Amino acid sequence: MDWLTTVDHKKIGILYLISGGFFFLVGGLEAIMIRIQLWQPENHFVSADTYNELLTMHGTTMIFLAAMPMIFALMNAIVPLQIGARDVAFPFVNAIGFWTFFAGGVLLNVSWFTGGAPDAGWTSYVPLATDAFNGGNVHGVDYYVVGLQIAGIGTLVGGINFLATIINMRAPGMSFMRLPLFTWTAFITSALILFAFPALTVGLVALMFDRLFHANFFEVSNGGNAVLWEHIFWIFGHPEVYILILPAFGVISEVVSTFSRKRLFGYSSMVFATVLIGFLAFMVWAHHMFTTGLGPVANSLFSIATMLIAVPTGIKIFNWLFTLWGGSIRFTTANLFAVGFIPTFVMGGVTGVMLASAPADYQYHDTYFVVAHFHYVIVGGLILGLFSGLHYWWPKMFGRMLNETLGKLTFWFFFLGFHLTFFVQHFLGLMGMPRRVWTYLDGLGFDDLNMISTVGAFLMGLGTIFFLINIVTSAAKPRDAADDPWEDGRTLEWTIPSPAPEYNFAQTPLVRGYDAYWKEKMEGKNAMTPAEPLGPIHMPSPSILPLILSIGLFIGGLGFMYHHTIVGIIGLLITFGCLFTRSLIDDHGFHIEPDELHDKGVKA
Ligand code: HEM
Ligand SMILES: [Cu+2]
Repeated sequence: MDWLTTVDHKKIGILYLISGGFFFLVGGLEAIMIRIQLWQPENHFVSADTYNELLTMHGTTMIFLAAMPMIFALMNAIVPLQIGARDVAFPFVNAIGFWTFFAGGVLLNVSWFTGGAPDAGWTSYVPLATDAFNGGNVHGVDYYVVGLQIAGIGTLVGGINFLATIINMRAPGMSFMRLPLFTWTAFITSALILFAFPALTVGLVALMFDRLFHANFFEVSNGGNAVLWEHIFWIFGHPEVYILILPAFGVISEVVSTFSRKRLFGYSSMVFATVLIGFLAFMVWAHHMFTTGLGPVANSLFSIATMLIAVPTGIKIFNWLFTLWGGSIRFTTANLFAVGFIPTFVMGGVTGVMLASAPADYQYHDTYFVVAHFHYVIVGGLILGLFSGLHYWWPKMFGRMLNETLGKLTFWFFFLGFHLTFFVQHFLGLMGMPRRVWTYLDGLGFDDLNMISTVGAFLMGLGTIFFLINIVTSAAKPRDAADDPWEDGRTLEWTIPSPAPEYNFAQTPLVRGYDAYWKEKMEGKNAMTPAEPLGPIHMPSPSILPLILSIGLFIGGLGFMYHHTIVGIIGLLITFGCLFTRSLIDDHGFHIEPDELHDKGVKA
C-alpha cells in the first residue's frame, strides 16, 4: 500500500526501475524471438504477422517502456540528492508521471491478448498505420496510438517536474556551473522532453482521429498528407534519441571521474557540449527522410547539420579520455561499463556520420546497417550507461552493495554478446539484407552472419540473467552499505546515509564549489557544512489519487478504442474527478521533528 500511494522521489525511482526493468525483459524476450526467427534462412518459428507484431512491440517497448523509465528511475533516485534537495519540486505530480506511464505501458501490452499487437513498426508510418491496412488485426495500431498518448503524459509531466526541480530546488551555493554532470544532462533531457513530446502527442492525436473517427490528416485520397506524419514523427523522434543518450553521458561523466579519482576534465566544455547537442537534436530530423524525396537542398542542409553533432560529441569523448588519463583507475563493474561505453558509442557515432551522408544513405537506408547503427547507439550507449549507473548508485538506492564478481560476469557477457550480435549486422546491411523482414532466402550469403548474431543475442540474455541473480542475492544481505561506499564519492549524494532517509538531508548542505563533497574532503573535513539549523522538516502526504487517475485514463482509452463511448467517458470522469478532488482538498502535509531524525547532528 505504501508503494501505491508514495510521493517520495526515491520510491518513485524504484517503481520506475522495477517497471522499466520488467518491460526491458519483455522487450528482450521479443528481441530473442526475433533473433530465433532469423537464425537460419526460411525459418518458420513465428508467422510473418507475428513477426511484425514482435518487431513493432520490441522497438516500442524498448524505447518508451524500458529505456525512458529507467532513465527516469535514475533521475528520480539521484538528481534531488545531487542538488541537495529534499524532493522534486512537485512530488504529487511526480507520482502522476509514474502511474500514467505505467498505465500506458500496460495498455500497450494488453494488445497481445485482445486480438493482435501493433504491427506497423515503432515509427508507425502511414499509410501502413491507417485503418485501411488493418488486415485481420483491427485494433493493433489503436493500442499504439492510445497507449503512447497515455504514457506520453507521464513522460511530459515528469520532464517538466525535473526542469522545475533543477531550477528551483538547488541547495545554497549550488550554482548552475557547479551542478554535477548527471544533473546537467537530466536538465537538458527534460528540456528536450518538454519540446519534443508535444510533437508526438500532436501526431498521435491526428492518427487517432484518422483511425477512430475517420478524419483525413494522412489520408491521401481525401487530401491528407502521408509525409506529414514522417515530419511530425521525426521532429519528436530525433530529439528522443538524445533524450535517451544524454543521461547516459551524464552517468559516464560521474563514473569515470569517481573511479579515476580525478576532477572531470573540461567541465565547462562538457556543459556547453551538452547544451549544444540538445539544440542540434532539433535541427536534424530530416536525416531520417533523405530517401523520401525532399530534394537536394533539404538533403544537403540536413546532412551538414547532422554531421555537426559529431563536434560536441567528440569533445565529450576526449574529455572522458583525458579524465581517465593519468588517473588512479579502479575497474569496478560500474567503471567497466563506463569504459566499455566509450569505444562502443564511438562506433555508433562513426556509422551515424556515414548515414548522415545523404547519397550514401540511399544505399544504407532500410538495411541492417541502420539496425546495427542504432543499436550501437542505444544499446552500446544508453544501456551500457544505465548498467554503469545502476551498479554505481545501487548502494545509494537500496543500501546494499552488488556483488562485483557477478557484476563482472554481467559486463563481459553483455558486452561481448552485444558486439557479436550487432557488429556483423553492419556487413549484413552492406550486403543488402533489408531490415524489418520476416525471413530471407538461402544462398544470399546472409546465413552465417545471422547465426552469429543470434548467438550473440543469447549471450546478452545470459548477461542480463547474471544481473538479475545479482539483484536477488544482494537483496538477501543486510543493508549495510556505507554512506560513501566507493570511498571516492565527489558529489552530495554520498554525504548522506545509504539508502537516503525519507527527508534526504537532515540539514540542507552549503555548497562551496564544484564536486562539493570532494572539495570538503580535500580540506580535511568528512562532512558538508550545513546551510541551515536543525529544524522540523516539511513533508508532502502520500496519496492514492495518482494511481486512480491513471486507471481512469486506462479505462477511458480502452473505451474509446472499442467505440464504447460511455465507458470512455466514465474513464475520463474518473481522471478529472481525481484532479478535481486534489484541487479541492487542502493538504498541508506533515512535519518530521528534529528528535525523529535518524541521523542527528551536523550531518548534512
Ligand atoms: C537484447 C538486445 C537486443 C536485440 C537482440 C535486438 C534485436 C533487434 C532486432 C533483430 C530488430 C529488428 C530489426 C529489423 O528487422 O528491422 C530490432 C529492432 C529494433 N530495436 Fe532492438 N534489440 C535489442 C535491444 C534493443 C534495445 C535495448 C533497444 C532500445 C532501447 C532497441 C530498439 C530497437 C528499435 C527502436 C528497433 C526498430 C523497430 C522497428 O524497426 O520498428 N533494441 N532489434
Ligand atoms: Cu535522427
